[in-house]
Parts: sequence; C-alpha cells; structure tokens
Amino acid sequence: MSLTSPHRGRTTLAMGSACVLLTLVGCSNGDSTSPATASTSSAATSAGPGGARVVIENFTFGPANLKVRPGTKVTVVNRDSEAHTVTATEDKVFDTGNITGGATVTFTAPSTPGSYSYLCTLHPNMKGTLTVT
Ligand SMILES: [Cu+2]
Repeated sequence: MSLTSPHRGRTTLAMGSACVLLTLVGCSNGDSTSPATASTSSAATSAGPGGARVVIENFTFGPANLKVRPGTKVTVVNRDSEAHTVTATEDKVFDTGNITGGATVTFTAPSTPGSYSYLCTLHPNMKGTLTVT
C-alpha cells in the first residue's frame, strides 16, 4: 500500500499526455508496468445513453432538462440530506413522492412525447424539465 499512489496516478497521467506529444520523437518512457487507464468511469460520471438519471444535489436537479424516450425508467438519486420529490407540474403525470436524503428511487416517464416541467413539492423553487421524445 503506497500512500503516494494518488499523486503518482496524476503524475502518470501528465506524463502520459506529454508522451502523446512526444510520440513522433519517440517516447522512451518505459511504462510497461502502467495499467491501462482507459476505463475510469466506474460509478461517478454522468449517465450514459442507457440510463436516464436525475441527480439532486444542493437543492438542484441535474440535468435541469433530461431527455428520455417514452416510458423510460428514470432513476432519481437524492444526494442531499433533505427529502425532495420529483413531481410533474401538470396533473402529476409522474410523482416520486418524498425521496429521503441519500435515497434512490425510480419513476416511469410518460408515454406521450412532450416537455414536462416538474418541481420538488417540498421546495417549489426547485425546477426541472423532462422531455419525452
Ligand atoms: Cu426539495
């Protein structure tokens, strides 16, 4: 276990990009031992094409405008400690109910294409849009 590994990781990355620039000249940086740094998107990064996801953080919906296909299951992650809801403004066509702090829930997007505004009923200044196409 090396305490310096995070730092070393950064150094390796920096050297890696320098190496790209120097490739034409010939990169003599013998890093045969460096593991491939290709896939670092384990859990932290944004939702790929497969997963529709709204993240609530600091009383904000992210992304503010999410585009999904009809009937998509949308995952809502509440990273705040406060409870929030995702509630369609119009006729509550979708409504998660209270999502307690730290919880994750899913709801099903409407099957009719359109632009659906939603808000948090507990904090009505929190607003977002779900676009179904
Ligand atoms: Cu809220």
